[in-house]
Amino acid sequence: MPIPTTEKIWMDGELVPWDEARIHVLTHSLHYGSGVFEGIRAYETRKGAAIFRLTDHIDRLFRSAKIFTIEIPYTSGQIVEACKETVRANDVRSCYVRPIVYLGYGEMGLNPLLAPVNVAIAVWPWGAYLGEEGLTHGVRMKISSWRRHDPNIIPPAAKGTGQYINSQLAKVEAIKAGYDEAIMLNPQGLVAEATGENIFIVRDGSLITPPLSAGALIGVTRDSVMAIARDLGVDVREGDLHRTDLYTADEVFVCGTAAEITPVREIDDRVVGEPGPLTKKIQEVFFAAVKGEVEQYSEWLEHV
Ligand code: PPE
Repeated sequence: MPIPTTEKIWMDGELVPWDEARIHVLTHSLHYGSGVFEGIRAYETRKGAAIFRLTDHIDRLFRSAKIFTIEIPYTSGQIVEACKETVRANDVRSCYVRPIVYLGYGEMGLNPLLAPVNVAIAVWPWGAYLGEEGLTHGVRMKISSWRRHDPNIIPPAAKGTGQYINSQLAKVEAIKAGYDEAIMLNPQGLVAEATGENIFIVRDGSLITPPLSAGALIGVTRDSVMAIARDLGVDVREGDLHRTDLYTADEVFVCGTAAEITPVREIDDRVVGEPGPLTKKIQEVFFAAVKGEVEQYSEWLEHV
């Protein structure tokens, strides 16, 4: 689906019209995948648009940049403000927010240290990432034949643009085989995450997700799910998972900013079933929290 356009995109401190937000074809990051980015959502609340855990996302953006030795020419406070300004300028209440830090035009060759650093922030309305049907009835997943990055090859702790070619290989394989999404194992064969989501299983009433050391991104939604589940009195832990733990789980779901909380109803043609009670409860609390309907989680909302 083509991106629904909005009015303005923030580029290096200025709001420029959507159609004029252009870059040179010799932009370093286009050639070498040397950017870092974030995916954030703003939701409509009684008090206007609020960006969900904006500061946590921007902190992760700065950590990603640090890993790749990219010096962002703004403070995190300035980027937080710029995200709010972009949402305000576009008069959208509920939208996806995409800040990207990229190495710009001026230098070619692999040494990224000489290239200029540019920052852009775009916002647009983005519906259910894995489909409305997926949100309510669950998606069908395939374990990918492509492995997640080894941390000493490409660090999964960073959200770098280039690392998503790995996700895309897995995504294409899954879609061409007739599934909705792929689950990726790490080089040791343990479950890491999905192409753009973290993964959770429910087993005997406990909620289990792979540790970051298994190659999972340090997901903001993952963290929110763990907090919600703990507050519901559910036993939550990180644990190594084999693919068969997914096949035999009582419930499985994936979560991420774009995917929100999407139940999984089938993995490699093994039926997990319709969304289970804990998945539905966590979905319910999460969707209420992002809309500002749960007092306990009001500090997660950053009003624009
Ligand atoms: N793992 C990966 C690999 C990942 O890309 C995401 C976010 C997550 C886990 C969940 O992280 P968080 O959003 O902090 O809960 N993926 C983003 C990109 C999606 C896209 O297609 O682009 C997102 O959800 O915004």
